[in-house]
Formats: sequence, C-alpha cells, structure tokens
Amino acid sequence: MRLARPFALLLLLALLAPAGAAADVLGVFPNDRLTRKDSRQVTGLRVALPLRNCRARPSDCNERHLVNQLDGFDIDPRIAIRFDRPIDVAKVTPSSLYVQRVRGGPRIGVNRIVWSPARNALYAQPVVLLEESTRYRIVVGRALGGRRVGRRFTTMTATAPLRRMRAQLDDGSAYERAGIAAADRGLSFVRPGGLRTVFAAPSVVRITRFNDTGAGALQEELVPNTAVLGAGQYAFGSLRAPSWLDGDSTIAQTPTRTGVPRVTGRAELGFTMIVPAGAKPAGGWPVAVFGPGITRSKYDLFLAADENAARGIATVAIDPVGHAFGPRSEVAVDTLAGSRRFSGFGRGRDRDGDGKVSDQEGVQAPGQPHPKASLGLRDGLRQTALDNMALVRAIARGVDVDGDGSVDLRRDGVGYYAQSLGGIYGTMLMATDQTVPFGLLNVPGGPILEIARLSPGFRDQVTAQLRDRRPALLNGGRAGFTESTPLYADPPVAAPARGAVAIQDVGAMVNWLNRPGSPETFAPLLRERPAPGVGAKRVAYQVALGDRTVPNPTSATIVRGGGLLDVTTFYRNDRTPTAASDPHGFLLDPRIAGRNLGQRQVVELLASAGGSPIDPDGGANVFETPVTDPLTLERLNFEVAPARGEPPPEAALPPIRVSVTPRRVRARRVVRLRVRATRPAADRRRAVRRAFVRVRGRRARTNRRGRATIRVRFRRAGRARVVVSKPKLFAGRATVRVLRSSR
Ligand SMILES: [Ca+2]
Ligand SMILES: [Ca+2]
Ligand SMILES: [Ca+2]
Repeated sequence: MRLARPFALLLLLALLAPAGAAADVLGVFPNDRLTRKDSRQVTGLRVALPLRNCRARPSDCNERHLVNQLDGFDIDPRIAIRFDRPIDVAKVTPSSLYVQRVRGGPRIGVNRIVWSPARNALYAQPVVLLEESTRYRIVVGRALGGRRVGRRFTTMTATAPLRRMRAQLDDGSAYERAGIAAADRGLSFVRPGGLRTVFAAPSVVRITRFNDTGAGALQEELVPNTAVLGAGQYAFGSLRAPSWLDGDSTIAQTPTRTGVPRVTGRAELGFTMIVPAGAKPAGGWPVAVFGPGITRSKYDLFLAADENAARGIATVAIDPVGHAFGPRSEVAVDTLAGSRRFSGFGRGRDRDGDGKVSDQEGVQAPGQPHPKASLGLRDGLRQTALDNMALVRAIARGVDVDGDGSVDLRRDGVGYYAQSLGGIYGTMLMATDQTVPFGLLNVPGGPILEIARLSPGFRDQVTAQLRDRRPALLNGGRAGFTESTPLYADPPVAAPARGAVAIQDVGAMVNWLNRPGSPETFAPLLRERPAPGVGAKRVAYQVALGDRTVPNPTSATIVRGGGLLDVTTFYRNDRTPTAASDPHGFLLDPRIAGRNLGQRQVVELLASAGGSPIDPDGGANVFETPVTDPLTLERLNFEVAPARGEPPPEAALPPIRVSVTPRRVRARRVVRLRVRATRPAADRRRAVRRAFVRVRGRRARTNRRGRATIRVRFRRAGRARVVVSKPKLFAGRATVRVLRSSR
C-alpha cells in the first residue's frame, strides 16, 4: 500500500525531527574520558583533568593538579551535565537522570539539584554514597536530553591508603622506618630524670596546664576534673608513633595498588590515663580510648569519664595532630605531698609564622593560596587515626602503670569513644582497625567543608579560603559569600546566586580531594561492607538536634552512609531547660542538660563491650534511641540570622538568534546555507562573531559580521537543525526544511 504523499511526509517528519525544543547534552562529568591508563592504581586509571588558565586561575589549577593524582572520581560526585539550552528541572526524575553500576545494579537517582541558567548546566549528586573503585555510568534520558546519553566513570580508591598505613603498623615496617625500636613501642610513664608520672587519684588536688601559645610566658589553665568516682590513679606519659605527615601536614599520594605510603618520621605523643581503684581483674582492666575534639586536648579525658572508673574501665586519651599548644607546654599535678611539673607534649607548631601557636595549629594543610590548601584536614585526621592505632598497639604490648612488674591493662578488646572531631577520625579508626571492636561516636559529621560552611562559628574560615584563592570567589552574603547549595532533602535550586556555582565548583573539588580522610567514606565499612580482615563493628552514634558546631545534615551524611540509623541516638536539647545553648558539647559540658545521661549511654556501651545502645532516659523524649524521624537529621534545626548583601540570582545567558537562508532546500543536492547570528544589545541586535555553526556534522565559524556560509548536502527529507553556539551565550537554533529530492 502506498501512503498519500502528505501523510508520508508527516510520518517522515515525525521520525526524523528532534522532539520539539529538547536540549542537547554537550558534556557529562564525571567521565572516564578525563582519565589516563595507569596500571599502578587499583582502578587501572588516573584522573587527567586538563590544566587550563593556570596563570589566571592558579587555585583551580592547584586543585586539578591534586585530583590528577587520584585513581578515580568522587564517591559522592557532583554530576555536571551541560546542555545547549535551558531544561525544565522538574523533568529530573529517577528515570531521566540516574547512576548505575556498569556491572548492573539498581538505578540510583539524584538530589541536591542545581540548575545554572548562566551555564545551561545541571548539577546533582547521587542519593546514596557510591562504592569506591567501581565503574558506574551516568544516564541522561530522553526526557532531559532529547536523546539518551550514557557516560562511564570510575570512583576513586578512598579507604585503602589508610588501611595500608595501618598494615604498616601491624607488620612493624612503619616503626622500623620511623626508627622506633621494638622496646620503645609501648607506653612510658617515666620522664627524663626518673620521675614516674602516676598519681594516686584521691591525693590529687589540682591539675594545671601551662600552654605554650608562642613566644612569651606559658598560659596557665585549670584542668576541670569530674572523673573522681572510683578513680585509682591519674597517669601521664608518652608513646612514640610513626608519622606519615610532610611538613605541610599532608600525606603524599602514592599509587593505590603498588604504592607504599612513606613514613616521614616519628612523634612523641603525650597521653592522659585514668585507672580504676580496687583489685584489677585477671588480665587487667578493660580499656577505652577517648578521642577529643577540635581545639580540645587529652585533658578533656577528665571531663569525659565520670563513671568509667567506677564501672571498672580504664580510660586513656592522646591529642590530635597540632593540638595541646606548642612543644614547651607543661602540666602540673598538685598532690597532698607536693607539686610535680612535666612536659605536656604539645603538638602545636607555629606554622603560619605569626609568632603564636593556636589550639589547633598544624592539624591542617596551610591555607590559600598554598598549592595544597584544599587538602584541609584530610591528612591531619588520617594521622590522628593512625596515632590512636599506635596507642591501641602500645596497650597490646602490656602496660604496667604502677611499675610493679605486672600488667595492669587488658591487652585486647579496647573500646573507643569520642567527641566531635574525635568521632570524625574515630569513624575512620573504627572502620580500619581490626583491633578495636566497638565504640561510641558523639556528634561527628562530614565532610569537613560542609561542617565549616554550615556552622555559624566556622563559616568565616571558609570565607578566608574563598577570599585568599586566586582569583577570589567571595560574592557577598552571609559571612561574605553565598553558595546556594541545597541540602540533601532540599528541593532543586533553579536560581542560584551570582557567583554561587563557582563556589560550588570549589566545594566539589575540595570534598573529592578530602574523601580519603573523611568519615562518611569510612562509614559503610563499619557494618555494611567491612574491609578485608577488619570485620563488622559494634558502634553507636550520638547526634544533638540543632548542633551549631557540627550541623545535623553533616551527621546525617555519616548515618546514611553507614546505615547507622538503628544505633543513632538523637539528643533533643530543645526539650530541656538548656534549649538556648548550642548542644554540641553536651557529652562533656556540665552546663548542658543532657551531659550525664549522655555519658551514661557511653559507659553502658563500654561496659557491655558494644552491646545495643540503651535509651538513656527510657520512655522520656529528651533522648530518642533510635531517631524518631530520620528526616529531622537532614535539617539544620537552628535559626540562621537573615543574610545581608546577598548577590542577585545569576542571569541567564543572552540568547543567540539564528537566521538561515534558504529556509527550504532539496535533499541530495549540495546547497549553500547562509547563516547569520545576532544577539540582543542595548538598542539593536549585534553580530555574534567567532561563533560555532553546526549543521549535519558540518562546522563553520561566523565572521566579523556574524555570518557564515556552509555547503552541505542533506541525504533525506525532513528537518535539519542549524545550531550556533559560543561560550557565555545561550546557543541558538534555526530549522531548515529539507524537501524530497525532485528526480
Ligand atoms: Ca601561628
Ligand atoms: Ca602493675
Ligand atoms: Ca528516650
């Protein structure tokens, strides 16, 4: 049967013509096309982003140089899809845009969606954390891109480097390289001169720190001590631990398959210890390691162990890298018999050369515009996790606290608990150290940059980094910048502030770079996918509603990443008389209502060697064990003051208007299409010069008058699209009708 000619033409048009004004996909990121083969890596690849505009944009190039050492893309990648024209963000659905393992698996939708009108680009992140060292594809469906586009990418190897460094502790090679003889790998309680720094707890009337804050006199600070119940001895001392840090507090990236992380030296770490009173059990007292938070120190142990000793648990803590002030720091213990003063083993150093040592100086890479600034806290956190592993291994060697020749602490089954930053490096420690079977992590979050930008107290540190970048990226608004970044449960952002997407670009790079030393990366290893030889852990988490220091959405990242909801307790400070205060410090701070019950949950978990977390207030609702409404975790839950000076929304790109003559041509003939491209100007249309013109695979560039001529032959009847594009302009199109050849 022959169709009537007009009908046949319509059918042809329907088959050949692109659907209406659907946008074309111009580029997809991440993308394995931006890698090189590298057999030294677990993934067989190494990232190879182009280094462009390095003179004008050195900070961007510094970051690219660092990611180009990694063996794959971020496990929480910020997907970027460039289109040639606007799309309807409402059309982003689990079927129009998703990520899927190349080997098969569920389709993973996206959230945290941003549409940039100025770039015609869509940004989004997968709803779940991807697995490391794994090939995925991003699929853009027809509903979004006019045609289906799939692009492969490979995720980075994120946890292996820390696990490899732990293995260097286990096989002794790290100690050998650090020059720490086997006999010197335990805990030391004796200071030079023979002073044994172990004190009978009831005889201690005061503990005082003398902080080395730089040049000048030491600064005196009383150490509050609430750990008196059942305490037998307060002990102080040191241990030697290998260090992988370079002078700028970063760890050199080595190939993930064949590389051996390089030990750069050793550190002498001070510790504090509380030993229970009474007769020790056979094999010694069970031990819990406490991990202090940022700007805090090992002296927080005396605020974090109210009930431990009374329950027969010895407690010990060391400082994070860069903490407890400078090397001249000391501690004095006043007893009924007199006062003893000895080194406090401060780990801070005057790294910025201002003559002062801050309470955390040296834990992170130098700030912008230093080439490694974007590594931030990554390696200070990894090193601190390794220091705590060295502490656990020192305990395993047998600890004789009182020097009577018998071991006083149990060698194995060490538990861990921690606050804030301690919960951050603690999550990394728990996920990688097979010798620590259980722990409780209080108020951690990640990634660090997300904590910093969302926390009113830390936000100005992000401001400083954006200000000191080259070029600077401050665009006005709260603390000087506006990032328009949606939280996990937020609706899409379709009108980001001017300059916000450039800040998001930096955020995505920094988070990617930091992932090997970030807690959410390690959270899946705790229970869902234990690392080889490590095993699943018995863990619990505490989160405080409305935490202004480590905001709730950053804790949610860990809880979601590790599937930890059933072991997470939500402390509802809003339901207590201390509702007005930041609940972040609730585990230690005697001024916050939830403190004692928070510590009760800790001690019950430690005493049961990782049993299910108790609900500290039972049926009452100040402690939710587990979290009643998980969605609450995804919100800030505190009031944010209105921002001032926020920039206007970014403007859409000026559109190119395309005119083509002739508008109708015959198929199978060479035709000359004359194209003209203009854009709106103040009072008239202006020519668009040097624009790219594409039609049916043929290309040309417009001249000074915005004109181009293309010779092209259309094979079949239908409609042909002429596309004119130029950076920073919205691409324009015109359609040419191709009639059947007249034979
Ligand atoms: Ca300094
Ligand atoms: Ca002993
Ligand atoms: Ca309760």
